[in-house]
Amino acid sequence: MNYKLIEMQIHGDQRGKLVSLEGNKNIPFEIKRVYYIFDTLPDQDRGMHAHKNMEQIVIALDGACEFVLDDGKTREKVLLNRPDIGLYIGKNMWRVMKNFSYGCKLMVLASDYYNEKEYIRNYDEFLKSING
Ligand code: T46
Repeated sequence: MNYKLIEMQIHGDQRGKLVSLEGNKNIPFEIKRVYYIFDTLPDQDRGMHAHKNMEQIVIALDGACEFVLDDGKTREKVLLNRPDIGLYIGKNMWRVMKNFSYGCKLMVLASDYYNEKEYIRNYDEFLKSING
């Protein structure tokens, strides 16, 4: 499975907490794009696609959601609910995001610019692409 959880260092004191994200340091690629997702709803799933080459790190800045990750052979569920944990998702991983808490805010760092042609949004096509 081409994913992992990365624990970020927290710089905390009596004023609060701070986490720093640096490309090719604690983020394992050069960051070319940042986007964020908010105003989600518990009964509205997102994702349902894979990326041919894109790598991403997803951080739940506030609230929680589940990622169901699938490499075509195995399916695993990951709960994201800490702002100091990054979910790294490599290429060729089908993802479904579900069970969003109200007010969940996700920040995503991506290794490349947005390109719709780089998405696989059909599960059968995904299986075909990974099986050669
Ligand atoms: C992913 C998960 C975690 C843009 O115009 N630019 C962008 O950078 C992005 C990410 C999306 N869009 C447009 C494309 C769609 O018209 O925004 C709309 C919603 O995108 P999408 O349906 O792909 O959103 P999610 O939440 O299903 O998936 C997103 C990312 O697209 C995807 O790469 O891994 O978040």
